[in-house]
Amino acid sequence: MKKKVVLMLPVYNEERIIEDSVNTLHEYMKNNIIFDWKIVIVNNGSTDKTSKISKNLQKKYKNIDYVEIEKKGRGNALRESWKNYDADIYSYCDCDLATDISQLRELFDSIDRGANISTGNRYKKDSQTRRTLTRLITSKTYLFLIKILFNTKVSDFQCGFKAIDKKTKDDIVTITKDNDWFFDTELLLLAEREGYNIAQIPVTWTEKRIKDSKVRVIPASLNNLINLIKLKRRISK
Ligand SMILES: Nc1nc2c(ncn2[C@@H]2O[C@H](COP(=O)(O)OP(=O)(O)O)[C@@H](O)[C@H]2O)c(=O)[nH]1
Ligand SMILES: [Mg+2]
Repeated sequence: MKKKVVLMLPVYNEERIIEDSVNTLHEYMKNNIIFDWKIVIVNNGSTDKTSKISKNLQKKYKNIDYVEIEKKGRGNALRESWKNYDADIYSYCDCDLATDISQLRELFDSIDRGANISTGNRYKKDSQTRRTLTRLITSKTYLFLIKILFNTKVSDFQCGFKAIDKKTKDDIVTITKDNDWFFDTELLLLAEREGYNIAQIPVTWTEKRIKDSKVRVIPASLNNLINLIKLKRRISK
């Protein structure tokens, strides 16, 4: 039997891009993915036309689902929506398609070959990354702090491009606590600590719609910092 893949697309007020992104993703998956796949748009509380557009996309394509999660936050949306699907490979990708989706196939294949988690990495030798200086500095400082606090081989945590096998998801996602942006980091650090193996996939990454980003960099960075310290204490116990 073919393996099943679910790809979550977390969205919040994405009326401007969601339709194009879903069409692009659908076309890619149809032509490149041999698994039994499904794309799930996961919305919480968008106040624009995201919900309406998503429902139309769901009607248009049989492999597209739409779910609404009440409580806000990207981490919570991913954790909760994964619970509703039975699959062999669970994954997600940011809706602005900042990560070149041509690497999605490798993201799934690496799990099929035995990795427990695969994650896009913007800083590998073969990666290409175009981003603003502010975001680059924030990202590198964050990495530097992680390296001081944790013994880790991972060198990019926050890339919204990840896949995880069923067992690892059942073991690790259930012990993650963050509901927002720290979820990505928490997932990787906890899995690595439990001995799961993590494949880092070089990606081409282009920062999209900088002004429209849903991340407020300063509060999110402070929050990540507090969360890193909390996680360190939690793990040390
Ligand atoms: N479900 C859900 N998705 C969210 C939420 N906040 C942001 N997102 C989505 O998370 C993804 C990443 O956001 P983005 O603004 O591209 O982050 P950036 O690339 O780091 O600037 C996008 O697909 C957003 O629509 C939220 O509260 N809930
Ligand atoms: Mg983005």
